[in-house]
Amino acid sequence: MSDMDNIQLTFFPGSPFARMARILIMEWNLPVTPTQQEFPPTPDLFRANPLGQVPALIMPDGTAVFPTFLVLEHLWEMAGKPTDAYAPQSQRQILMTILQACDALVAAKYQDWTGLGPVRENTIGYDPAERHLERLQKTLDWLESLIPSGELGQGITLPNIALSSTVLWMDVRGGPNWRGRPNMEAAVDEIASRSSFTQTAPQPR
Ligand SMILES: N[C@@H](CCC(=O)N[C@@H](CS)C(=O)NCC(=O)O)C(=O)O
Repeated sequence: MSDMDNIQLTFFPGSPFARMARILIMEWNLPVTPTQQEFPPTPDLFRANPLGQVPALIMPDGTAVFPTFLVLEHLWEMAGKPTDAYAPQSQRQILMTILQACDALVAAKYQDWTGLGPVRENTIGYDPAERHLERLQKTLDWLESLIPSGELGQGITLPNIALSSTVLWMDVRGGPNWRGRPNMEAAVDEIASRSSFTQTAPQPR
C-alpha cells in the first residue's frame, strides 16, 4: 500500500467518505493516487488506519492521515488553502457534524443490510438505527437553515462536498428522502453534474 514517491488515497467505490476526498483530488488536480481496496475489508486495511476504514491518505514516508475530517483538511492544505473552499474558524463544526451524520447514515444502513434485528429485550429504550436516521434528518434540517446565510459557502467547498456526497449516497443506496429542502437541493444540484461527481458516483447495491 506504500509507494515512496506518491501520496495514495485508500477508497472503496461505494464509500461516501472516500468520495468526498476523490472529488477534491479531481477538482484541485492534486498529486494523489486513489487506490481501490477490497470490500468486504481485509485485515490489511488496519495497517493504514487502526479503525480499518477508508479513506486514509498514505504519505510517501508511510505515515497515514485519517479519519475523513483530517483527510479533507489535508487536501485543502495541499491545494494552497483556498479561502473560498473552507474557513476552519467558522466551518469546522459544520464539516464535522456533516461527517458524523454520514457516520449515522452508514451505521443505520449497515445494520439493515446485515439483516440485524433484536436478539433480546431492548434495555436502552430506543432503536439505535432509528435514532441514527433521526439525527441525520435533524442535521439536514439544521444545515438547510444555515445555507441561506452562506455558512456552507458556494460551489466547491468542503461542507458542500461532504453534504452532497452524503445525500447523493442516500439517493443511490436507499437512504431516507432528503429532498424537499429547497436550499439544499439548489446547493447540491449546482455541483452534482460536475465530472468529479459523475466519475465517482457509487453504484446501487
Ligand atoms: N468516521 C469515519 C467513517 C469512514 C467509514 O465509515 N468508512 C467505511 C466506508 S463508507 C468503511 O471503511 N467501512 C469498513 C469498516 O467500517 O469496516 C471517517 O470519518 O473516516
